Amino acid sequence: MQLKIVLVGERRVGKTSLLERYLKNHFAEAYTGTLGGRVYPTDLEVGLEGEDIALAHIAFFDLMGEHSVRQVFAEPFFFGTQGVLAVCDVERPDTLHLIKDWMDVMTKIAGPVPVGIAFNKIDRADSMAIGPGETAWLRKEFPAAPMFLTSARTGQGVEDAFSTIVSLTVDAVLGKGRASRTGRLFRQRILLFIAGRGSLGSSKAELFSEFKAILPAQIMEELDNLVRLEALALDPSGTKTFVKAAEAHGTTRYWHTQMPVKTVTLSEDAYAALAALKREGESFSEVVRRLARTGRSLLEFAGAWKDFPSEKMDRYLAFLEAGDRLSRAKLARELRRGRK
Ligand SMILES: Nc1nc2c(ncn2[C@@H]2O[C@H](COP(=O)(O)OP(=O)(O)OP(=O)(O)O)[C@@H](O)[C@H]2O)c(=O)[nH]1
Ligand SMILES: [Mg+2]
Repeated sequence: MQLKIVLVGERRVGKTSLLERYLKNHFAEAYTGTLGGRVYPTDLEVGLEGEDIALAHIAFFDLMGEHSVRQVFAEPFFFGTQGVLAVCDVERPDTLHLIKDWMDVMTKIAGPVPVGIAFNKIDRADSMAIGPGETAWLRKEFPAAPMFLTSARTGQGVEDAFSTIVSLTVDAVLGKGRASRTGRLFRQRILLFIAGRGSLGSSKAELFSEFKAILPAQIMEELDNLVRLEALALDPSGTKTFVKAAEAHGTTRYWHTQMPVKTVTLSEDAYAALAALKREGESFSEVVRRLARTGRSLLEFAGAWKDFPSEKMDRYLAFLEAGDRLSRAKLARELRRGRK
């Protein structure tokens, strides 16, 4: 299953920071700003009804929160979008209202898709400028959207925001009803929580305190299922051991059997792939064009792109590939050219 999930929101709200926290458990205080856009291809295991667990190849698209970039690159960015995480900054109420503009542009291109709204920088709740007026407005504009209080800085709510939007996206793509959603969602949350702890793993007691709203018996049942499915192990090396969770000591630790989160930025990945495929005397953009012609997708990992018109893809790929190396001045020139 291949999914495309896009992060939208104004500049500086913390889109890149949320992705970095979620995928790499990393946070940078310094603001660098995203130049153009980036794709984070990620493999996640998601719980599926009947099939237990499926691997989802998810491309998270991180877009610079700049209206001129949106104007020029809206189509390639939003084409094929299946889920959206819209981000605002709790210190700047305007960033909440402007989510509507992002959603309008996105919906025109990709149609209605599930959206979650992250109120980011909640660690600065002291200077929170979002009150009941804003929440009422939000409920009216996005009645179905789940809201998350997040902090990329502390990690609060980040796991929940991403796993919920992934789960809603999977549901929407599979066209399944809501009935089984909670179960799948919960299994995925356990997996993601334990995977996110990496080599630390997690004890039963830690899981109980993390998922206070879930009955311990249900947690134990899921732990057993996940161990049976070999998605979790009671040994950091993933060796098969099976002890019923109910019989295991509260401090027994569980480990994720394989780190499911693979992170490659498109620029690095495309660059490496291009460099490897380059023939003598060929320029990078010639390689891209040759690959596009032969139908061998450079972006196999970002499957949502497969239906994207190739001539547009060419231009966009070259732009993305160069993205991080472009100076702001060059980016501005690129944008002016794109607008003509
Ligand atoms: N205190 C606090 N600062 C945050 C949080 N998330 C992000 N920041 C800071 O806010 C600034 C902007 O974060 P980015 O992630 O670059 O924002 P962005 O939305 O990707 O910005 P553009 O790429 O320009 O659209 C950085 O200095 C981050 O360190 C948070 O949860 N709490
Ligand atoms: Mg960014």
